[in-house]
Amino acid sequence: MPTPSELVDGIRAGDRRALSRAITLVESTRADHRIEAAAVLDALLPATGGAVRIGISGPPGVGKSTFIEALGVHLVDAGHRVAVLAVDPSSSRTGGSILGDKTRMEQLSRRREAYIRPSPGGGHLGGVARRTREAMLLCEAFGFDVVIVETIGVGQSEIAVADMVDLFLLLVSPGGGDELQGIKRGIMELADLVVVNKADGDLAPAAGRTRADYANALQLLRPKWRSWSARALSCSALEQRGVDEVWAAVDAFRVAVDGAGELASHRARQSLAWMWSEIHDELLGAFRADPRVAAQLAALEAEVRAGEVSPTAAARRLLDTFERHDR
Ligand SMILES: Nc1nc2c(ncn2[C@@H]2O[C@H](COP(=O)(O)OP(=O)(O)O)[C@@H](O)[C@H]2O)c(=O)[nH]1
Ligand SMILES: [Mg+2]
Repeated sequence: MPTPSELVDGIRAGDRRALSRAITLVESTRADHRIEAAAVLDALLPATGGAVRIGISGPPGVGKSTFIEALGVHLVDAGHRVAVLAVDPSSSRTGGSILGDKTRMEQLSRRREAYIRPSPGGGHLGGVARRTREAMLLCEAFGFDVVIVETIGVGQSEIAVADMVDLFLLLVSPGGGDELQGIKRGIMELADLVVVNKADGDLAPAAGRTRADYANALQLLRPKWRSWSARALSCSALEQRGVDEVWAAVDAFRVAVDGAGELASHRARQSLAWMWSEIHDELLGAFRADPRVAAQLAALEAEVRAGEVSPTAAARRLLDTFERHDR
């Protein structure tokens, strides 16, 4: 493994192997690797922040991979440099990441101006999200000006992704009211753009109706930004129609929130939240790794389960043990 400063130099020089190795480093959970990763990230921090950060989510089969490929190729053709990352906490269970089906992005992965990185092998969501954030910064430092983070529409991963990007795009299928009800309100509230995919062939009329349904539904939600109202669009990723309109909306979003100063404050809030989640994870990790805590844990858990000790008292005892040990 190269040293942190070799990785930094490599990334600055545009060496893709250095980028991949640095991402492998940030994906590692080894304590010495974490320290090296922090050094790499710190050195590169001034070179980060220059990309449009886009999160894309939607249920399996909706066409995320097809859409990202169509959008990515469109952007590369327009002179952009595009990195695609994935947050997929399920990938260890299913044995493959959502970007593992690379055949789906065959065209994009052949382009030199594009970089596609599958989700790191599973783990808990917090860990996966942290590694993806760090990979995003590395991609920005490398010079990618568009970073797309893909996630599947399950559980909390949308929230994690929305917390690390500028714009959150929800991809849905044509399908009328039932479909709309299937998307949780909380996920809808995260969306800055809802894009109805598969607006082609027999599905085109339904896609138009679904788009209108979403446009109405979005109006009823609490706005996320002062300077931007969420929009609903439709496209066909397969036929590559409407994808340029989606990008135009992303551009309009950027102009609006950046011009209003909202993007900077949004990113500042995200950075602070990230710091606190690091502290949270590190403290919890240290707590669980503490041998004196571990020695008491099983017995206290059993007593709490049996109703013999209150949860508050049990937590207090464990925390006292931890704090005493710490000093
Ligand atoms: N008709 C139509 N099919 C599409 C479109 N986009 C994707 N598909 C198909 O939908 C299926 C799932 O696509 P995929 O991109 O793998 O979805 P993902 O699971 O969300 O990544 C594939 O068979 C695609 O060919 C589209 O715009 N129109
Ligand atoms: Mg896919």
